[in-house]
Amino acid sequence: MSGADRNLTWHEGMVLPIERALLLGQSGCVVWLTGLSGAGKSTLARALERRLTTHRHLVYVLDGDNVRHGLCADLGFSAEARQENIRRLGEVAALFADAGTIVVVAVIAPYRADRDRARAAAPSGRFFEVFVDAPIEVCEGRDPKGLYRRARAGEIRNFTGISAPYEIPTAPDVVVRTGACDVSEGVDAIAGCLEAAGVLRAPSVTWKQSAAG
Ligand code: ADX
Repeated sequence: MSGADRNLTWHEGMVLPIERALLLGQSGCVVWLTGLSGAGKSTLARALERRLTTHRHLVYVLDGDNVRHGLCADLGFSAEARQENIRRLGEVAALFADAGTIVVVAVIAPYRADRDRARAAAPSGRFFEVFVDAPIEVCEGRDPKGLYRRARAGEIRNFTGISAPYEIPTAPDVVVRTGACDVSEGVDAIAGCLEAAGVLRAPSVTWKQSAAG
């Protein structure tokens, strides 16, 4: 249903995205880390946040495990619940990006269609999909939370990679093979992608405040 159908009006702000970008010296964007549980998404997200913050960027991590304590505390792991989880995260990430922040989302997001919707919600050209690629055997071998063992024992249903699907990204912006490189190399690859896309610097435009402003 459209906004108009529900008697809603979109209110335009008086601040342009480019003003925020000039203020912050960066363009808000979404860095979306997807991959199996135990692939290293949270570790990579934290290290990227650390690196970019040290370089004086405004960065914020939205981590699936954390967000499920609050914003998504009502959601489980059925396909429908995951779809809603990713819809909420995609919308929240888009708001962060609109506010000028580099938002790093670390969630399994196993369904391609859900990830595509998150890309569509983000500012155009400023959604970067990072496939945190580790084979299931590697993730299961790490099993940092003991969840694979419990899933194999039948104690956890719908466990991604065991009893629920993971759809591999077909055209990710970056692939980080966490079994084959260390964390800082993964961060290098993602930061390199952001650098090349131009989001880590202020846009090079001259902007004049109107006489009324
Ligand atoms: S998603 O599929 O909806 O994107 P999300 O990233 O938010 O998942 O949460 C995944 C985390 O929830 C995992 O890292 C793991 O700690 C925990 N978890 C609990 N049950 C499951 C399950 N059935 N499948 C996958 N992860 C689960």
